[in-house]
Amino acid sequence: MEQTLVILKPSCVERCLIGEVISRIQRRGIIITGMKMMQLDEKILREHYAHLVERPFFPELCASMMASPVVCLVLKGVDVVEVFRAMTGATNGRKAAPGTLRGDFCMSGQANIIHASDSPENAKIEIARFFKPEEVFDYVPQNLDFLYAKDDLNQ
Ligand code: IDP
Ligand code: MG
Repeated sequence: MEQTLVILKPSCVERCLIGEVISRIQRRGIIITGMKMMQLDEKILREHYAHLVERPFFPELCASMMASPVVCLVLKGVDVVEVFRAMTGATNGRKAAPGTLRGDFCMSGQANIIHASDSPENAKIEIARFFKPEEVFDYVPQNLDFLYAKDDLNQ
């Protein structure tokens, strides 16, 4: 089953939205296989946001991601990268659709509460960046037969 890397940003932690986000993840039936609090530094952010390093807003983005600890999650599910990106919503919170996490909980283009991997390939790279192998618990939940039908799992 696919996995994805999620970061609850300082704008989520400081606004006391950790529980809201995790609650929605669990209500959807997405399995949490890794979870930890971390203080990010510039080194890891330059890797993680390598596609944005040259952009004028990068220093501010970096500072905003180091403004408090973050919560890193590994999520598991069928097509979970696509499913969770859809739950996250558009990058700019003001343009994110109501019902999405960003569309319901933020008003900012930068302080947009969540990072979510954008492809299965990047998810693998990002999980290895933020988690040691022994920190990811790839267990099979007891309720799997109620989360999915057989044909969901046999694709
Ligand atoms: P994503 O988080 O929706 O995948 P990316 O384009 O990968 O969006 O950008 C990473 C993060 O950089 C965004 O979540 C946001 O915090 C920040 N960011 C992106 N574009 C801008 C911008 O134009 N101004 C300020 N911050 C931005
Ligand atoms: Mg991105």
